[in-house]
Amino acid sequence: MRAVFPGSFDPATQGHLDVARRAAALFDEVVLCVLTNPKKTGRLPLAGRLALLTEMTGDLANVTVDSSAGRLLVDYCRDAGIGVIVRGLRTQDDLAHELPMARMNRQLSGIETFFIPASPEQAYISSTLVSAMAQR
Ligand code: COD
Repeated sequence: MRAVFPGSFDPATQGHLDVARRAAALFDEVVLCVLTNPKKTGRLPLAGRLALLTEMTGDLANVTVDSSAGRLLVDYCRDAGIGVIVRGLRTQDDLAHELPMARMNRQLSGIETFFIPASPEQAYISSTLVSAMAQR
């Protein structure tokens, strides 16, 4: 089965990579899809996010990188023949944020969401923290 791991990846972190690696061991193919909001500039431009993701996942043969803007994730999934959405869970707050989206996506399309709990040693890592450290 093809899976999508969607995110802002602004920038991609070792936490994202851990989830991608674990998903790649479970699904035939995993597409890391950078979803961009045209109204938000973000920290890294789209091309930079894609380049970093491509470099970080270079050793994962069944992982590819893509982007999508301006449409629902489930529409992207339908067009790409993707049957499952992968998301990482770090905290209770993540779960509270993710559950309504997972339910809505299933309601809209039948596509299930597969949650991967963050590895304890990666759980504190976020794009915001990595970005702040990079600017020191
Ligand atoms: N360890 C494990 N997982 C992690 C870590 C870590 N250290 N850091 C981040 N993650 C996980 C996040 O929990 C998330 O699952 C994923 O990695 C991506 O994280 P981010 O921060 O890069 O991206 P998000 O969470 O801001 O996602 C942005 C999206 C636009 C993808 C998201 O908001 C979304 O899916 N929106 C809904 C789009 C849609 O179609 N909506 C309509 C139906 S409700």
